[in-house]
Amino acid sequence: MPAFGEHFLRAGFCEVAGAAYKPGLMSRILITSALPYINGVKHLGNLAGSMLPADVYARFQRARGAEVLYICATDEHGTPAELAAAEAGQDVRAYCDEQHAIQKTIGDAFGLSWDWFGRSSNPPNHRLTQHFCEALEKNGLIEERTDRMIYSLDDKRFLPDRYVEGTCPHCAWPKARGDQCDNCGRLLDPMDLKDPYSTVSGSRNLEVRETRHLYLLQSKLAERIRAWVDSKAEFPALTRSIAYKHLDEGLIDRGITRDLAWGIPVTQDGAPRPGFEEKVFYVWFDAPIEYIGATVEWAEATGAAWERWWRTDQGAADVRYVEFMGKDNVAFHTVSFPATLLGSEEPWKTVDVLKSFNWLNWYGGKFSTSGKRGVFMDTALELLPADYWRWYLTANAPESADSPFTWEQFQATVNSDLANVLGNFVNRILKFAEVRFEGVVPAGGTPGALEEKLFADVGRGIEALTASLDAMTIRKAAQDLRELWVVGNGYLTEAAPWTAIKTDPERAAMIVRTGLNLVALFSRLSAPFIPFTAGAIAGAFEQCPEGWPGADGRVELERLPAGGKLTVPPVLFSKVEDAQVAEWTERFGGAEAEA
Ligand code: B3M
Ligand code: ZN
Repeated sequence: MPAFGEHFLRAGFCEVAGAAYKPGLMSRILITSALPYINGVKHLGNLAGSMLPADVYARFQRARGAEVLYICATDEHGTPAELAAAEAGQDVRAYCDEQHAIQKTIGDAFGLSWDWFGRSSNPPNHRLTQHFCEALEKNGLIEERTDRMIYSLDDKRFLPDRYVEGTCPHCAWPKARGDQCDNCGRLLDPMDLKDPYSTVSGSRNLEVRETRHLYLLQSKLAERIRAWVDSKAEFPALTRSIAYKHLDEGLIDRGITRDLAWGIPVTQDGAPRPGFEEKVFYVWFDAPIEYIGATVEWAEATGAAWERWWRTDQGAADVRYVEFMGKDNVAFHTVSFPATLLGSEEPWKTVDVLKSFNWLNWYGGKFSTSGKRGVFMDTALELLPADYWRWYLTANAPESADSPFTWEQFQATVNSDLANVLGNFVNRILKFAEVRFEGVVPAGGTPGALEEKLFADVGRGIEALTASLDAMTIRKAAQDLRELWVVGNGYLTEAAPWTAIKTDPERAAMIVRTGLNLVALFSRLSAPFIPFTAGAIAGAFEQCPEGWPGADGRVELERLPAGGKLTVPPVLFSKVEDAQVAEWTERFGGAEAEA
């Protein structure tokens, strides 16, 4: 497995001497990706719809010179954590410690360049969550109510959220969870389920009992939240449609506490809230608050100030805040979390762009953590290095519709884009320069008509790619990048330095220099998508320009100083063989799952 530069994991691009770098309109960018649940390693669908595109965007904006803070964390509370710990036969805290470390290691191995990967169970989130509840209560937005909840006589406990499953009252899906139906996406209350059963024991010996809970009065905030969504001109269509669907259905008051042991204790005036000693906050109340909590963790660890990212009275008004997530999380981020922030009547920064994704499907169904369907992040890295996956998953990002994962499509994408187009190009020109120009960037020669056309094409290409990344249209951005690789290949084939060298060595030198400049440029442009490979390519040059290029093709293709030494890196990408496809299909049950 190629061992690419460790240092590139975090892809710190330094400024290019003399390069005119153009910052984006907003130069401080807060990025969050939906917080992966703690209940096991995430599958490629999770990666494709939140963490990976967030990382691509973060790397792009950093390269451009923006001050980026990319925050993620494990979402550790609630019934999924308790159920997974029970299944693993572990104490829930020990389970979370272990799983957090695992997810952090795998994220790093995938090149996810989090500035901080926090934990929703850490103290800052406890403090903030309790604070928000108290602030909301002062503003008359919290009410204590007597609830009727499902109680399992066999399990001797209440069954909140995922502890109960049954038939969805809206779409009749038989395995709807107490909190949400995975089939129609609707948020549910366990009491809505038809034919409920306990997920602890399978028991249907259930009854309804009374219990006290805190309710967040979202109904009182409905107009505020609608106006807030209306004001978010940059929300993409998918996000808007989900937000309005929920607003149009009418906001209901939501219980924000649960009869569970693991979670954030409920307080009143800083002390345990009477009658709530055995209860904790609902995981979906505290999870989004952890975006702030994780920023506080980061600030505490680094000595930085978190307030300038989150408090509009302390500098955060200048921050551009972008969230990435799958479509099932959008309602929580366009209704519930804004209800918390706006209802506090405190100057919190709210999201500017909420980039949401459809599903990456696994052979006619869904990837599923609980069902162990599909390829998971740890296994993926046992098969191939991170960049193969990163490229495939961005080039096929489930953006405008659900996208299928198939091994055949994976193979075709890797082989054509990475091995044939990019890998070959880089290897071909570097090898030639090594053999015919003593491994240095050759001087001499003047660009001609072919190069003028190349400069123009490359300039347009950079402009298109930059615009796509700025707009977070990830799939289009990958296409734009591929287009540039194709342009480079086309140029080299047409310019044919291997022929020119026989008759016109000056011209051959200029072509090779231009080709090497293309290689260096591809390293910079590809870094957000395939950072490990970009690092390996950059390492081929004694001095590789860094940072995000401007849109002047001529300038960008004349950056490499003549005389600089080169080394040919090991083959960048190997092709995915038919035998591997057959083996993986067999091993992961792709074709079988389809049937
Ligand atoms: N953990 C759900 C999920 O993993 C949830 C996201 C929380 S974002 C604050 O899909
Ligand atoms: Zn349903």
